Amino acid sequence: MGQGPRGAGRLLPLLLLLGLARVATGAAGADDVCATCHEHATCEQREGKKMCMCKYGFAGNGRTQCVDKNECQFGATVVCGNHTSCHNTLGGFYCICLEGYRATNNNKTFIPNDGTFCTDIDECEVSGMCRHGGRCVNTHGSFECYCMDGYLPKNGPEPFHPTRDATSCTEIDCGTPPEVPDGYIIGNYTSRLGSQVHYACKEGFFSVPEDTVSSCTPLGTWESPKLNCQEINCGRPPEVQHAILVGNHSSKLGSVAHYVCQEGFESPGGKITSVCTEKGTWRESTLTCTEIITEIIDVSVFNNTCVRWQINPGRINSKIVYVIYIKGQRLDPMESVHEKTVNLTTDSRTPEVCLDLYQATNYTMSISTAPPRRSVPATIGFQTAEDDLLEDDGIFNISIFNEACLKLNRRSRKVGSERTYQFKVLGQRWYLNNFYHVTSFNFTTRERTPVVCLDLYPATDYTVNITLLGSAEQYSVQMTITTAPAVKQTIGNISIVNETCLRWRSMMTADIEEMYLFHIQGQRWYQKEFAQEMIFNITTSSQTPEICLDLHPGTNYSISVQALSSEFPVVVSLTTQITEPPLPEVDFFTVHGGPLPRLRLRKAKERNGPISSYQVIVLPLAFQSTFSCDSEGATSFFSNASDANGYVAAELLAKDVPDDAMEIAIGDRLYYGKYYNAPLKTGNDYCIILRITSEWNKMRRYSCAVWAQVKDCRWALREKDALLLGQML
Ligand SMILES: *[C@@H]1O[C@H](CO)[C@@H](O)[C@H](O)[C@H]1NC(C)=O
Ligand SMILES: *[C@@H]1O[C@H](CO)[C@@H](O)[C@H](O)[C@H]1NC(C)=O
Ligand SMILES: *[C@@H]1O[C@H](CO)[C@@H](O)[C@H](O)[C@H]1NC(C)=O
Ligand SMILES: *[C@@H]1O[C@H](CO)[C@@H](O)[C@H](O)[C@H]1NC(C)=O
Ligand SMILES: *[C@@H]1O[C@H](CO)[C@@H](O)[C@H](O)[C@H]1NC(C)=O
Ligand SMILES: *[C@@H]1O[C@H](CO)[C@@H](O)[C@H](O)[C@H]1NC(C)=O
Ligand SMILES: *[C@@H]1O[C@H](CO)[C@@H](O)[C@H](O)[C@H]1NC(C)=O
Ligand SMILES: *[C@H]1O[C@@H](CO)[C@H](O)[C@@H](O)[C@@H]1NC(C)=O
Repeated sequence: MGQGPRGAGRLLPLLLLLGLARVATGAAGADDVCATCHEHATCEQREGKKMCMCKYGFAGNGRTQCVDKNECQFGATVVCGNHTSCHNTLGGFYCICLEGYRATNNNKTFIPNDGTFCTDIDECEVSGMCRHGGRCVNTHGSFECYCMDGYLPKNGPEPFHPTRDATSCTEIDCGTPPEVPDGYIIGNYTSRLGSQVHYACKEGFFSVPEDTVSSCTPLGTWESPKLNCQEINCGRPPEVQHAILVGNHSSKLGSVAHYVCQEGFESPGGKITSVCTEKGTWRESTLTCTEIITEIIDVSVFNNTCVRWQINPGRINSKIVYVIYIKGQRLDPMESVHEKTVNLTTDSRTPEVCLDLYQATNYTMSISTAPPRRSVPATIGFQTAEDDLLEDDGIFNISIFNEACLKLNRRSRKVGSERTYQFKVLGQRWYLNNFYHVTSFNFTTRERTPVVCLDLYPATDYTVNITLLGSAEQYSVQMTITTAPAVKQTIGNISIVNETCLRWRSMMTADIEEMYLFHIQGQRWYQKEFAQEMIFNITTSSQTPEICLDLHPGTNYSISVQALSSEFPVVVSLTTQITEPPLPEVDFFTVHGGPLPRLRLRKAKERNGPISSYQVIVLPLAFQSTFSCDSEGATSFFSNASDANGYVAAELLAKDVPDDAMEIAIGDRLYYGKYYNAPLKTGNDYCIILRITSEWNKMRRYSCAVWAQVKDCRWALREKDALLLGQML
């Protein structure tokens, strides 16, 4: 393509020469020019001359050279347009659309100069491309499928290609709509996209929002219904002013709450009710309670001191409380005002009441109803008659209050007459033989209900005789009063004297007899099994009683003392001092030149205090009569100096002495405690004493016993015995 004929290279110099020659000759014959045109040239007339011109698609001088132009060299897009391939031909070219595109002239090939270009082939134009329910979407050069409205992809994702992918489109079916608890579906529906169901609540249930719709969505599911059915519960019925809720009601639909008007109010419109509605609220009554204003009418006095009246309106059937206020002015026997308020409760429509009024007195009376009832009060004035027939009969009765106060109640209408009461009081205590509380006094008063408070002793049985003096017939009343034990303490300043005696002050006035109860408990800190208990009482009328108790030595005591007229005991503790321990139990020996037996040491009883130690004291026999058991000087150690005056040969602490006795050999050359048990010297006379020491609280008490008298001592302890004894200790 585009090449000259074969062998042209060889001919070229000649042809050039010929050409030059022709040009030089100028207008040689036209036919000649045309005859020289290249095979890919045409002979054309230009400005009156014939010229060889290369054909379209060729380039050259038209005679010797017309070489094919490669139009595609600038690229398919430039030459043919977008989405094309360019194909060169001899003297021309053609364009082909790439796959997925077509030429706008609908031919397979085209030349762009007629306006043809490649346009996207719309595969989607072919119906059914995406199969049933699919929707085809073109881009560029291909297509993809989506599911149409009302369809959903199945077996794969969207978008999809119908031949490559397994995805297919199925019609949306939302199935059975969801159920609403306590609700139901109204009317018909389908399970297709956009279908709607209408829900409503069962009877007795309600929902906010009331009626809701749920649609079948493009997701193939039903919208969740917004209906929320709740059982209708109206809660507490509303308050109705001036009314009280009565009877039973529930908070369910249709329940009826009943009300009645408060006292002093009425409902002229009828019964008041409230109904629980399907909205879950109470429908309030339109009726109300209005206040009744009671009118007190036709007030009249009868029988001198009684009054009656009527009320309007008369249709009241509940009880009414009336407040009757009276005020009277008396002139005789002395100027005084009689004022009082009486309450009367009655359901009578014509109430009447008799009042305790003075004679010959000007009274004003006002009657009204007690709140909450309101009334128009009625007032009436009247005068009571003078009535001499009502003579003072002298009779009275007594009521007791605050244990020792008496209220006398004279049953007399006459006020102001002076009367004298004689009081005789006798108090006794069952537990005391010589206790008498006697008082007597006269009490004069004008009062009809005088009050007398007596000064009585606690825990005492009293007889009180009250006589009204100066009355026509003597009238007297006898009564008994038992007073409670005093809540305050009557034992004061209790103290311990002479170790085992108690002294205190009785806080009761006067020399009255009193019984004291003792409860004594004794314990020993050194002797667990010891326990002493004493309960007894003493009677005395002394203001400063003293009592000496029979107590054991070396003992801790807790003593409770209680006066029977008081509720509370006094508790004191005391500790008795120790006394001498019991005498040592020894068998007495007298030795004349022979061997000395072993000293048998028995444990002493802790009768009078804790035992602390046992000592063996060796004395020159001559000192026996002057030896004092309490002498502290006797506790000297053995030495050749003390030998003359005596010494302690052994000391054993009480805790080291076994319960079943032990034995000591005198002169065994051992140490007992800090003391040396020296051998007795031959030729001397000795006295050997066993001493028991009891010690506690800086107090030391001793008891001694002579165990042996040794005359002309020749005996010496054998070594073997000494060793044995040493092991025992
Ligand atoms: C060819 O494609 C290019 C880039 O995609 C675009 O800018 C141009 O407009 C297109 N030409 C025609 C004629 O469509
Ligand atoms: C004592 O008298 C008053 C007034 O008369 C009376 O109310 C009361 O009941 C009487 N009490 C006794 C115990 O009689
Ligand atoms: C009270 O009266 C009775 C009988 O009249 C009499 O036995 C008694 O001793 C009197 N008591 C006093 C405290 O006077
Ligand atoms: C009380 O009055 C009577 C009668 O007048 C009299 O006998 C009596 O001694 C008086 N008693 C006292 C305690 O004053
Ligand atoms: C206490 O002892 C002293 C002196 O021994 C004696 O005078 C007094 O009476 C004793 N007191 C009591 C309450 O025993
Ligand atoms: C007894 O009294 C003494 C001295 O007050 C005290 O040390 C001891 O602990 C008391 N013992 C008991 C058992 O109360
Ligand atoms: C006491 O004994 C020692 C030797 O054991 C002796 O030296 C001294 O003189 C004696 N003293 C008396 C007062 O006998
Ligand atoms: C296709 O194109 C039409 C016009 O667009 C021409 O008329 C046809 O001749 C041409 N056919 C071929 C085969 O090129």
